[in-house]
Amino acid sequence: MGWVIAAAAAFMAPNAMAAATETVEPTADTAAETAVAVDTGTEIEGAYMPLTPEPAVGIPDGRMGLQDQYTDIGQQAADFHNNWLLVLCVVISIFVLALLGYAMIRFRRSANPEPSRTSHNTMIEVIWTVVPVLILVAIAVPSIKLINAQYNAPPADVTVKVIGNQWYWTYEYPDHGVDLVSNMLKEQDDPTLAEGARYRTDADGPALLAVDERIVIPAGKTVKFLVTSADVIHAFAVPAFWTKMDAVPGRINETWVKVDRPGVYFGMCSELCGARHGYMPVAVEVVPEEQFNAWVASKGGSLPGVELAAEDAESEADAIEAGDEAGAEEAAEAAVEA
Ligand SMILES: [Cu+2]
Repeated sequence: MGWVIAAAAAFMAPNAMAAATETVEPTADTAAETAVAVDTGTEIEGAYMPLTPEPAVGIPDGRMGLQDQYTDIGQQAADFHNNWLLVLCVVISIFVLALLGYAMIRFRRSANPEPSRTSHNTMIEVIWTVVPVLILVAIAVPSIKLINAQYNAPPADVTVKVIGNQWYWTYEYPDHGVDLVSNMLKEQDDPTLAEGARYRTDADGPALLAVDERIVIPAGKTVKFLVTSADVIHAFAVPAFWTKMDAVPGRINETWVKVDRPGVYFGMCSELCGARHGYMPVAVEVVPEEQFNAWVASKGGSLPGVELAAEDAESEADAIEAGDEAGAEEAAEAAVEA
């Protein structure tokens, strides 16, 4: 658990991180402990503890095809792609290839010295018009369903403003009062690594994807991302969530995720935005709600509605004092809701 203490210390003094990681390297054991803590949903009281990325979860791992999906929309979209679009593509390609082969052999010049003069065949013309229309309808219906689901976001529990910059991301939690600047972590042997600066360890994630500040969001909650840019067009993308949204200066684009499984999920800027476009990764850490609340507190933020609840509790006490039972009940309800 050494590195956990080191990480906790780093939150109090960010500059201490490099020094701490030099002496206490994360080990496989501590990574396993973290993973177990996540799997069993054990609540860690008090301090926020950064999660260690797991192999093949939210990380490109060399497998072919789409990354495993961790949102409902992503699963729906991946199913549509793998089990329907891909199947249609293969069937159509094989059918067209077979037709080509058949025409090449059956109607070759050597076997047909006298060429056919056929110019119309009503039946075949009807077929080659109607069949493609049916194929397009078979694609359009599930496709429109998917788009509809993507753009009908449930009410947001947490809102994060994502701002692209050349070449890093800034994240703002307007309801929590948390602002972050997120840069890619450099390798330890990188000659451009500043003296004493924090460098990447395996607990942060893979090279070129690990960042110093992750977007931390609560598991099982709807998180709305408001995506914009401070300079040129970037794109905020997290493949395991089926999320990709352009970050356009002067515009705010909206997307959302709801991830039930705690973990660390990596993405990257996906719009060519200049010289260091390849060095502005995204890391999203999904944690149980108590851990999210602890993280907000560790960043100097506060939970929306906390002050409100306190006010409601006060008015409840006032109402009881005044012997107003109905008012007390009302205030109590409001406090519970808040
Ligand atoms: Cu970019």
